[in-house]
Amino acid sequence: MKILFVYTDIDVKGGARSYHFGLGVLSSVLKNAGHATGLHYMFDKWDPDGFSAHVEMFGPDILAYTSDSSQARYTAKLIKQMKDKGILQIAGGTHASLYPEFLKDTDGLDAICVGEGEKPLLDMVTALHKKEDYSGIAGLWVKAKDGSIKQNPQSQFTHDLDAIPFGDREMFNYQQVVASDYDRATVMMSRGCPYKCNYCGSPAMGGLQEGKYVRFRSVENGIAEIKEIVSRYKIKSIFFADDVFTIDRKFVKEFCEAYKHEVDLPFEVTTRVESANYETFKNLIDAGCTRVAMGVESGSQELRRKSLNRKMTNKKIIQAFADAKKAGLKTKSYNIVGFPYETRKMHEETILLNRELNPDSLVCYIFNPYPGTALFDISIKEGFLSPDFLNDDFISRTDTPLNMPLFSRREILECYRSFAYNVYKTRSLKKALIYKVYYSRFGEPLIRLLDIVKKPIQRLAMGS
Ligand code: B12
Ligand code: SF4
Repeated sequence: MKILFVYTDIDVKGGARSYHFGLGVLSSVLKNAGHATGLHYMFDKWDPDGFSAHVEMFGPDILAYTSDSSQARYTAKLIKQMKDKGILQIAGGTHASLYPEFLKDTDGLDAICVGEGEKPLLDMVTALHKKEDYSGIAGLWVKAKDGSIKQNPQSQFTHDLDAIPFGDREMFNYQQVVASDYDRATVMMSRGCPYKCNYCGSPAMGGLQEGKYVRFRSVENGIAEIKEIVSRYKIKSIFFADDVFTIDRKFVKEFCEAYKHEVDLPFEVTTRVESANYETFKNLIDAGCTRVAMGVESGSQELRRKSLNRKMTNKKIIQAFADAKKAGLKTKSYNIVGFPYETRKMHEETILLNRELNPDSLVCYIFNPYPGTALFDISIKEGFLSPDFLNDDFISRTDTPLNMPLFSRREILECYRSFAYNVYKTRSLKKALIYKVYYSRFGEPLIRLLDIVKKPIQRLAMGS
C-alpha cells in the first residue's frame, strides 16, 4: 500500500525545520512490512495547492496526518480538502489522541489513532491490503459511512522500546532539517514523563493506554542509532528531546560512559530540577554535554503549587541551576506567561527568580491551553477560554487565547515581549537589547530578513 504522511509545521519561530519522531518510526514500521511511504512536510507557509499537487503525484491509498493542537486547524483544512477523493484519511498524534472529538468534527476524516500508533497503524494497513475490515482494531476510533463512530478499546504502550525500528529520517530529507538547526540532530532515549504538570500534554498522553508510560531504550540501542545518524549525515551536535533526560541517574551514568567513548559529539539535554544533582551534571559534562535546559515556568511558588502542580520550591530551582553551573554546564530556563489565575505580580516573581538564576539563555512562551490537560478544563470552566475554541485564532505561538479579568491579553503580550529584557537588563544591556528585538513584534520578520546574519545573532542571544 502507499501511505503519504502529512506533517504541518506552520508559523515556526526562528524558522528551523524539525524531524517528527512519531512519523519517523511509523514510516519505518510500514516500510519494514513492505509498504511504500512518503511525507508531505508543509513547513512554515500555508500551501494547500502544493499539498494537492503532491497528493496527485504520489497517488496514496492512505493519507496519515499527525497533529498537535497548534496545528489542528491546518490539518482539519487539508483533510476537508481531500474529502471525496477516494483516499482513506487517518489522523494521530497529541491532538487527535487528547481531543478525539476531532474525528466527529472533521469532515472527510475516516479514523483516528488514540495513543501510540506503531501497532494500530500497521494492523490497519495490513487489513486494508488484505481487503479486510479494519473497524475493530484496538487503538483506533473509526467513522462509519452514516457518520457514527466506533470507539475500540485502547492498545497497550509498547513495552520494549528497542523493538521499535530506528526512525525513517531520510523521509524528512534529514540533512536539510539538521542544516536548518545549527547542524544539530535530535534523538530520544525514552518515552514518557513521571511528573504531572497541569499544563502539559505528556502526562495526559500517559493516561490514555495501559502499561508503563515511562520507558527507556537500552544504552546500546540508542548509541547504535546515534552512530548510524552520525555516519549518514553531517552533524555537529545532538539535542536529546526526551521530556526529562535524567529521570534514571543510573541510566545517565551508563549512557554517558558509552557516549563519551563511542560518539563524542557535544550534546544538550532537558531536565527537571528535582531529577538531577551535581553528580549527574558532572557525568553529563564529562561526556560532552554543553547545556542543560530546565523548566522554571513561573517564579511564584503559590501559582506553581496551586495551579501548575509543580511542587518544587524556589530554593530547589536555585540549587539545581547552581549545581549545573558548578559542574561547568551552560544553563537555559524555560518560562511561561499567561497561566490561568496568574497575575502581573506573579509574573514579576518569574523575572526576579530568573535574575537570581542568571541562566546563559532563556525562553519565554505564552501559555496555551491544550485539550486533555487540567488547565484546559479550568480555562473553559472559568470562562477564560471560549467553548468554541478551535477557531483560527486558537493557539498561536505568540498570542493568548485566554480572556482573564486579572491579567489582560494586552498585559500578557507586554510581559512576553519584555520578559528576557527585564531579566538581563541589570547584568548585560547588550544581551537584554538583543532579546528585546528577538521577542518584539518585528523580531521574527527581522530575523528572516537578515537571514545571513541570523545564526550569529541567535547564537549570541541564546548564549550558545
Ligand atoms: C520531541 C517533541 C517536539 C519536537 C519534535 C516534534 C515531534 N512531535 O516529534 C519539536 C521540538 C520539533 C516539537 C515542536 C513542537 N511541540 Co512538541 N513535543 C515533543 C515531545 C517532548 C516528545 C514527542 C515525541 O516525539 N514523542 C515520541 C513519539 C514517538 O511519540 P509521538 O510523537 O506522540 O507519536 C506517536 C503517537 O502520537 C502516534 N502518532 C503520532 N502521529 C500519528 C499519525 C498517525 C496517522 C497515527 C496512526 C499515529 C500517530 O504514533 C506515534 C508513535 O507511537 C512532546 C511531549 C511528549 N512526551 O509527548 C512535546 C509535545 C508533543 N509538543 C508540544 C508542542 C505544543 C509543540 C509546539 C507547538 C511547541 C512550540 N510552541 O512551538 C511545536 C509544534 C511542532 C509541530 N508542527 O507539530 C505539546 C503538544 C500539546 C498538544 N496537545 O498539542 C507536547 C505534548 C508537549 C507539551 N507542552 O504539552 N516538539
Ligand atoms: S516535567 Fe515537563 S514533560 Fe513532565 S509533566 Fe512537567 S512539563 Fe510535562
